[in-house]
Amino acid sequence: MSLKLYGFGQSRSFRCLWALCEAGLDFNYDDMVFDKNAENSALSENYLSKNTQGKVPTLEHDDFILTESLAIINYINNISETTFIPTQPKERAQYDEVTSFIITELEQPLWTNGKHRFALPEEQRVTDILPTAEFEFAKAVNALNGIVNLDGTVVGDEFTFADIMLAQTISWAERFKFKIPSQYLAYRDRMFARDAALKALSIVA
Ligand SMILES: N[C@@H](CCC(=O)N[C@@H](CS)C(=O)NCC(=O)O)C(=O)O
Repeated sequence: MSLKLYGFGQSRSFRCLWALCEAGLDFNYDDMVFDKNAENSALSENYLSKNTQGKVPTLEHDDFILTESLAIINYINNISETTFIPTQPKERAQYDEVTSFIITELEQPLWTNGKHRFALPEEQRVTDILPTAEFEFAKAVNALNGIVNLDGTVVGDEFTFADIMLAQTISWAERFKFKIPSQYLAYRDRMFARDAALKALSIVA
């Protein structure tokens, strides 16, 4: 079996890299760049045939191609010998709740910030939106306080891939200089101290 992840540093692809390390699967990793003329360009015809938006992450498992970080980590769980997603209905529903909240509420203000600072074509950027993104992130952080336990793991009593989703998103917020309550940073530090996280960090260093 051949497994390859295309990513970029600690962007959302890092969730998948970390999940692959947790699962202990053999894989290759390609760090992509967003410059059209570079060798590993996410805008090359070859890469665009795998990921039509020229974004990361993309996972290639033999001839099966998958995009979207959450779908990829869930797939990694399904091909792994260890289980990183709860199987009991209520805990599984909480996993879906937390991960859905992260991709639809918590990370969107971060991506709004990134899009309007550097990712969109310059003529599409509206920098006036940046304070609104900060407001929305703070609101999402407060709402999340009500559904997760930051002293342990966010769903149930064991580490799950929801912890990867949350810890990476908090780290992303820190890199983008958003205000983050200290308990979230302490939680992120604890998750990033896991062996698999350290291994993933060494790959993108
Ligand atoms: N919803 C997608 C988002 C993918 C995405 O936007 N990735 C960013 C990096 S975090 C990217 O490739 N940006 C390049 C661009 O927008 O051109 C996921 O979670 O995988």
